[in-house]
Amino acid sequence: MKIGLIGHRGAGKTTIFNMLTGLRAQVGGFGGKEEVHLGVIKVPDARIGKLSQIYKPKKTTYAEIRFTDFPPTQGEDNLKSNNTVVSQMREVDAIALVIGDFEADAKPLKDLNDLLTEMILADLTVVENRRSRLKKEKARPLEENLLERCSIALENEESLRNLAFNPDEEGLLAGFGFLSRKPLLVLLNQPEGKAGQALDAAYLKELKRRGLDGLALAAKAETEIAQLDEADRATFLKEIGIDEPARDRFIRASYSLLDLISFFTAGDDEVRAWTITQGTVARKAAGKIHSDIERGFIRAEVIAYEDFIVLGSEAKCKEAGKLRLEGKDYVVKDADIAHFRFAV
Ligand SMILES: Nc1nc2c(ncn2[C@@H]2O[C@H](COP(=O)(O)OP(=O)(O)O)[C@@H](O)[C@H]2O)c(=O)[nH]1
Ligand SMILES: [Mg+2]
Repeated sequence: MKIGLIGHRGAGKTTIFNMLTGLRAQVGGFGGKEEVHLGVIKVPDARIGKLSQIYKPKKTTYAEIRFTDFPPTQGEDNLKSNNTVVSQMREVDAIALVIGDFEADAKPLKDLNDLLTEMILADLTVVENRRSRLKKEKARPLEENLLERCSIALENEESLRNLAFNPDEEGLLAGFGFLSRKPLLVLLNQPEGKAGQALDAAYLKELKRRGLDGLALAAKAETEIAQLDEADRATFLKEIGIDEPARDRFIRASYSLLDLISFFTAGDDEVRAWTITQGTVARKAAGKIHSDIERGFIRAEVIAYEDFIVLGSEAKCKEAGKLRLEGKDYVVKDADIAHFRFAV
């Protein structure tokens, strides 16, 4: 999964990037040209740890999230649709929109509206370019009607994520990577004094009104703590009133926002977590591992994680009737331990 950090200059994007990844990319220092920062994290999952203890595999593999910390785009920091940074933004699966709320004169609601509008305008440019090209080509009524609908919404300053599309339309839209259609999580970056506090009710209400989810964090304080030795971390977090590090809250919120779940594969060679969307059927899930397994899918042998932990081994699960044989259309559940049988 790829998540992009987007926001105004000085909002705390790079600070948050460092907090999430444990890297030390340069914060502040806005003199020169800022770079795109890339980082990968393993998604902490205690269940993988437990499976590893039992299977003692050669290799343990956690799910991953890839972060891109985008610089504000050139000029007055506006998103320009032909900008190379914006085209990279179009490739992420979800956007974390960073809003600075730690200075006395912060205007978090204005910043939010400005950023949403910029994304809408960037999308509108793409829609209009495509529409004028289509006028010169042979008629494609489905796409033309679809883009007209998008254009009207965007002209009304409405994000495309608020529109409903049928599967054919989804297919047509997929290639555009519209920013205003990407799942979006607002990260409100608060001062240390507000560390551990939930998102302000009034702000949350404004987000909900726009159909968005948000998370409050105190990035600077949390980044400093995240860079301490593990032993000291919990003490400091407690001192400033934080129960759970923002990194963990962020990961949980992202999974929920994107409707993601994990299934596991487990054996002597490897215990591994795989990320899929809720509602993915067994055959598609198998394709995450290898396209051959999807193509030659025969069946899935599935044990629920909870059953496995209670009974302690695959053999015991089989005895107790807890190993299920499932077909290609079985909807995989969170924490299913799956073996796929296939032939190519
Ligand atoms: N006081 C305070 N300063 C912050 C906070 N977050 C970021 N900063 C500072 O604001 C400046 C810009 O942060 P940076 O992460 O580089 O912003 P970016 O432009 O969005 O990447 C840096 O000097 C940070 O130390 C915060 O929560 N509180
Ligand atoms: Mg930065």
